[in-house]
Amino acid sequence: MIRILYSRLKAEKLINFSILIRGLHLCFTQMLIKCITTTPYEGQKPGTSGLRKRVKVFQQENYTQNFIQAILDAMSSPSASGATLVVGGDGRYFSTEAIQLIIRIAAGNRVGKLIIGKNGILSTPAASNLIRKRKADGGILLTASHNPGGPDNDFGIKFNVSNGGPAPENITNLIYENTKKCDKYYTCDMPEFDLSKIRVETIDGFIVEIVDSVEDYVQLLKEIFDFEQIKQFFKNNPKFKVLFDGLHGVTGPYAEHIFVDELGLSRSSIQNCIPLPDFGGSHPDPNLTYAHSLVERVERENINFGAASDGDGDRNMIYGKDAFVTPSDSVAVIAAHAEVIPYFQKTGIKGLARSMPTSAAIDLVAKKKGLEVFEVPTGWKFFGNLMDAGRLSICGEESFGTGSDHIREKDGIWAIVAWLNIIAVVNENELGSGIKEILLEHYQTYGRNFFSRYDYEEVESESANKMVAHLRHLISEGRNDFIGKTFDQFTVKEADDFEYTDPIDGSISKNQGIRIIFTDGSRIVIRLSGTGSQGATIRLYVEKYSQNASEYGANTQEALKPLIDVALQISKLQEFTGRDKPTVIT
Ligand code: VG1
Ligand code: CO
Repeated sequence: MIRILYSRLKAEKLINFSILIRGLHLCFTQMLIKCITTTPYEGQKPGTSGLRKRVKVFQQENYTQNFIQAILDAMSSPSASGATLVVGGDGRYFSTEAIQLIIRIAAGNRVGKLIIGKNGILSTPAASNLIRKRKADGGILLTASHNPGGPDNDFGIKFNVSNGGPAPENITNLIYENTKKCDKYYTCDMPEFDLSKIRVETIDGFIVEIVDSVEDYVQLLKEIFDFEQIKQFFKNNPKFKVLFDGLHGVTGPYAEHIFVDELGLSRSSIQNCIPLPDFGGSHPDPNLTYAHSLVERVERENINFGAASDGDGDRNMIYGKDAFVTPSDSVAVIAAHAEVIPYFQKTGIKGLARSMPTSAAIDLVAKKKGLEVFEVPTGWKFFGNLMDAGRLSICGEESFGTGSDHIREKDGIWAIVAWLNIIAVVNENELGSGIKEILLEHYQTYGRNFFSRYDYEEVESESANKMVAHLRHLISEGRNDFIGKTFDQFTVKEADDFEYTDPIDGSISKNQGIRIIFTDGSRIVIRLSGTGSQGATIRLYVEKYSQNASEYGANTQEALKPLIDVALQISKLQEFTGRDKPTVIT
């Protein structure tokens, strides 16, 4: 390599010019580092899981560039200079443009190495795994998860740290502070980088490696689960039908590799598995509303095991004939049966956890097994410290997020294969227990936590804030009147705005959701979403516990109706927002 150093830029950095000689080809690769003047944008505040905005917002001049520079500036020990970063995402519209920008800005900031998924594709769990496996210093994930994609919908950028998990609040706050004063960014003149070929390229000391998006992740799952046993179960029970729906998100290629190539299912066992930049025009959100095509087929074709995952592959839904598994139940069932999973046979089960609005079903499993259980705020970032400290093995969120300490993100396909592994073991001798039977047996042992969430999307921010102010008033100034008050059959026992002190680093997170707990143990939680891109989304969560076996088969919405009515009465939601029904019920 011939390097000619020929100038000093006014913007502190050097301009390099290099010529790479490759075999017989002579090619020019220019590393011309430039400092670009920019002006800060307002509102680049990462939410529950990264910065999510409309694509058109990210396409504004320097908007994406500013945010990437703010992320790199937030890195310390090591700083971005010389660091190794993993880059990839769910392949949504604007991803490839964003990756080209990241490559140039990373080079401009003297990042040492980028490890990028082929064609920019990495599911969120696969990215988390890659960060850990390659001991990278972090990762930039391009996804808005379950939010719709396409030119008129959402894009998102998230920063993960070296443990493979979403950056904790102190770092996201720092990123936000950096965006407010971002007046320049460093970039590099470079031709478009070909993301389609697996290879390593070194450009003037800057390394870019394009890796297979699927391979390492599949290997990880094979180490965790008993693939042979699952495969054998399918062979022995050819009538046991499976349907996986990728919702045109990132998991398609992963699912094909795992369910078809490894576990021997037919190709007709997977649907919507071609990733599309706009997810085929729908919400890549695995729930009863948006995964309706899966739900319909499961019911019509008597499919024993249905499952879906979201845009970036970290969420999952488990749905069998006549048996919808709420995410709160799903994580509890997995925890209850975890001993059959080879990974947990090796590591043991260290502790369990859930996000605050998630039902307490998993708490009951922890109690029975004598395990620690943690209640953290909404957002996977809050589980990371507990896992790193060796105190947490399995955890979940009511929002279709389930996972374990094998990585530091929730993991849709992990949860689906965990269920399959459990089913294969439970039915080792003869086929008797499908999803429904496993659920009912769980309720017989632990009782049933009825749970539902109502989402009111794109509510006018001002009215949503007024409603929250009203609730805050009830639990603070109005507290003496509120505690002990009876609404229909429910008497208020306790109410607060959830605050969490991280047991590992002592950091405090305030105002994480209004909780109202009644004397019979039922709960209402109300909080505003931190992932929406337009207006405000109000989330209303209700939970009721029953140990009455005659109720175990009851319909969730019917069982919860009285509690929902009380929630609406206390919050005055309709009065404040004008909404008489939710956008989505899960
Ligand atoms: C939602 C869910 C939360 C989840 C987050 C990210 O956040 O409620 O449980 O961790 O999305 O999931 P919010 O603030 O909108 O309620 V994902 O699959 O978007 O990375
Ligand atoms: Co997601």
